[in-house]
Amino acid sequence: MPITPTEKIWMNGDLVPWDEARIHVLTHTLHYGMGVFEGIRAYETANGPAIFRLTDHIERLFRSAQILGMELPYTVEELIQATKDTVAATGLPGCYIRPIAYFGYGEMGLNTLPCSVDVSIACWPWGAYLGDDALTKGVRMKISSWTRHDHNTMPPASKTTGNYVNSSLAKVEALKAGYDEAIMLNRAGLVSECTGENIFVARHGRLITPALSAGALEGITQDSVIRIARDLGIEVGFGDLTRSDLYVAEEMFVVGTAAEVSAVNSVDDRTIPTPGPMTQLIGEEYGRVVRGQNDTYKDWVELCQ
Ligand code: PPE
Repeated sequence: MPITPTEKIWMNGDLVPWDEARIHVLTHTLHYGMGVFEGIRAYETANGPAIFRLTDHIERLFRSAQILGMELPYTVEELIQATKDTVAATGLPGCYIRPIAYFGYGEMGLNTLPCSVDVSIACWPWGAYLGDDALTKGVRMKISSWTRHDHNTMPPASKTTGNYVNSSLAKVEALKAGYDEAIMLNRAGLVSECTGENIFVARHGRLITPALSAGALEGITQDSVIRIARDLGIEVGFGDLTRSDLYVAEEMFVVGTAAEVSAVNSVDDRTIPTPGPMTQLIGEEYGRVVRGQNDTYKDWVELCQ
């Protein structure tokens, strides 16, 4: 998906013109993958652009950094304000937001201890991640031949840039085989998540989603969907899922900031009823919640000013 440039990018405290947001080719993180990032969306609301669960995303960025032993040179409050300033500077009613913290230029070698930590925040318009009709028609999934990285290799709890080697290998494999997205199994053979989304599977009328222990990111959309589903009277919880659970699912959907709520219509060519009734109910409600159209969740809708 080509990037549409916007006015400004926040870099280490300053809003700089888009084309001037450059780094040196010997930037540490480019070589070793020790960076942490976030994916956030701002939505158009009746009161201007609102950033969905901004505080939770920035707090997760700090937890990701903590896991890597990376000390961010800002406070949570400073990066919340910087994100709001960046979105406001674009003038867009809604956008995708990408904060990233990385070890900068000046040191080489695997020791990150002497490295500087740089932070930037960019935003641009980004449409439906898995297609415009992903909620109604669903996407085709393939179980990846790549195993999800493990807690003692690349901690999945940290949204680390280098972790996405695993996701990209799986994504490209799935696309080349004619599918839309891949599902990753962990070393125990249980479902963890997709390349950029958490997964929900309906079995016996109940929704199940794998937890962090299965190798999934602690998704903020996953957390939102659990609360929304429960408020709608749908039974949902964390649990183990096998490959067979996927093949006989009553319905299935994947969730993430970029993908929002997207239905799954098949896994390895086994058809899944689409759109499932719970999927549709939750997907439509999520669309209202992020736009500030349901007051129950107004604390999640953080206005830029
Ligand atoms: N798992 C992974 C591996 C993941 O990357 C994401 C977000 C999620 C789950 C869902 O997390 P959350 O956004 O908090 O609900 N993926 C981001 C990046 C996608 C990309 O292509 O880049 C996103 O959705 O912004």
